[in-house]
Amino acid sequence: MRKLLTLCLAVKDGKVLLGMKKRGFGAGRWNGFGGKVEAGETIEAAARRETEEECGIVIAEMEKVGIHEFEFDAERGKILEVHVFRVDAWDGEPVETEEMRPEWFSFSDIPYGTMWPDDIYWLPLFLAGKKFRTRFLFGAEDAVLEKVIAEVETI
Ligand code: 95F
Repeated sequence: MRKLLTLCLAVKDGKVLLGMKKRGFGAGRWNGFGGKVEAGETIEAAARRETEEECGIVIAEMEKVGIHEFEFDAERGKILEVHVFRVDAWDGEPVETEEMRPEWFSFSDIPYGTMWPDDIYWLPLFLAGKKFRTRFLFGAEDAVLEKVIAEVETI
């Protein structure tokens, strides 16, 4: 079984926009904006919808830069396929919502210690403008048990 999700990271002037997840899956961690793709919805539409819901910005330009396949040891066979977008233009200013507290981070000051443990392996590629495909297997306490990280030309 495969679940489709999105993850959007806006970039501007050497900074990346992250949000502190306030509740639900991933609460207490900084991450991009995103979530589940709904039935009948395109991946891009889901990325736009979730980003607006979670931090108020309306995406004007985005590019798909990566795909992750995440699996948790406790739920073998369920693959979370996360489509990652770099957001280059948007309307509005990021605002705090019930879901997320947005903040800009310099590329040189990313809070990896308070993020999903996969991020340290692929976010540097993202920040360097690379495209990537990854697979991660997580164990107890979300420890990374296995990882495959490939830089690709086309996603
Ligand atoms: C990162 C994740 C996950 C992991 C949580 C759910 O919405 C999409 C983003 N997301 N993001 N960086 N790592 C392990 C959990 C699937």
